[in-house]
Amino acid sequence: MNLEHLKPEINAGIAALGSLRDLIEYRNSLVGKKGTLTEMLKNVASLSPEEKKTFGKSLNELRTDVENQLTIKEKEIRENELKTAENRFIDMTVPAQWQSRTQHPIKIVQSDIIDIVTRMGFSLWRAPTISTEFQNFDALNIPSWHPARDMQDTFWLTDGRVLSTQTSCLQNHLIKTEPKPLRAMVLGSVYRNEKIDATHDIMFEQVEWIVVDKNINIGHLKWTITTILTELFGYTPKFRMRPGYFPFVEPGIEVDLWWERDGKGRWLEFMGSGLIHPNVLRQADVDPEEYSGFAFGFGLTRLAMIRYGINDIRLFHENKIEFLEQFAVG
Ligand code: FA5
Repeated sequence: MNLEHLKPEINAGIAALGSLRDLIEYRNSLVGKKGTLTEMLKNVASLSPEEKKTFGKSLNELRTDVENQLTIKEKEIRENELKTAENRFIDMTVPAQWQSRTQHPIKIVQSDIIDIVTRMGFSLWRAPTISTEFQNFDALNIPSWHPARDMQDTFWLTDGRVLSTQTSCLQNHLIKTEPKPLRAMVLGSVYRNEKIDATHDIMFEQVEWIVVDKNINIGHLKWTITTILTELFGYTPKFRMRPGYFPFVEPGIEVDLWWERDGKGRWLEFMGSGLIHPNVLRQADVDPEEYSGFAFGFGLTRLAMIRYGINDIRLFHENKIEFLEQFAVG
């Protein structure tokens, strides 16, 4: 195996990098978990002892060289970004605006949702940043042995609590302590140990609706979803409901939105929903023979992406003025 042909290709790739995001992606593609050089290193074990010596050595040298080049490039990019920021002229004599003309896109969709649900008579709640294992999992019909725990890669604290992985973590508390009929909405930042890409982040905003009353059925769920989507978009978007699995609802329903971009349309997974599982009601000391309920939840981040045609979730946290300035309010 020869590495000579790879070197110029990699060097040109590094030289062409212009942003930190590109650099992180390029680094991952070479020396990340599934990167080209990492994969090649894994294969060294199967070579003959002689090949191992020569090829293994040059591969390690190439890897070190790539890491060094990337470190230098990263420093260069960071310095350039700093210079651009410093050169942006700020006239300190202009009086500060009391109210900004722009708002973060997540904040805008969040205010819209709060406005809609308060008009519908729902109470507003904030999910805790840290949940007990019971609130986040067991109370939601996900005991420790349940495979569904793996669906939400979790950040565990050393004392056994978790960074809340979903706004559903407040269900047990609300169903147990709030008077019935219950109509509540929960907002919160949730955390998952995900590999970050254009549509997945390790921290994102979620929102959840919970209703518990007598004789609640799928019709109530569908009506509420339709009403909220219509209010949010200003028209009733095309959506479909299909079976989905969440241990805390039965039946579980996944809602997809029809999303059109650049003349092409596709179904986009948008929210989880369903009728509250009898076990969840029992865990909260509510008799499932007397009461039933529904819940549904989705990512505010995903809503903002659809509404504003944002194609990369990472833009929300990069704090780039050029991005933020586009979201005028008022
Ligand atoms: C849940 O979190 C359930 N708690 C939703 C639910 C509530 C089901 C009530 C039934 C009843 P899920 O893991 O699919 O389900 O996440 C819900 C939504 O959060 C997704 O549809 C998506 O919009 C968003 N989401 C999930 N993971 C990420 C991520 N890593 N980055 C950004 N958004 C995400």
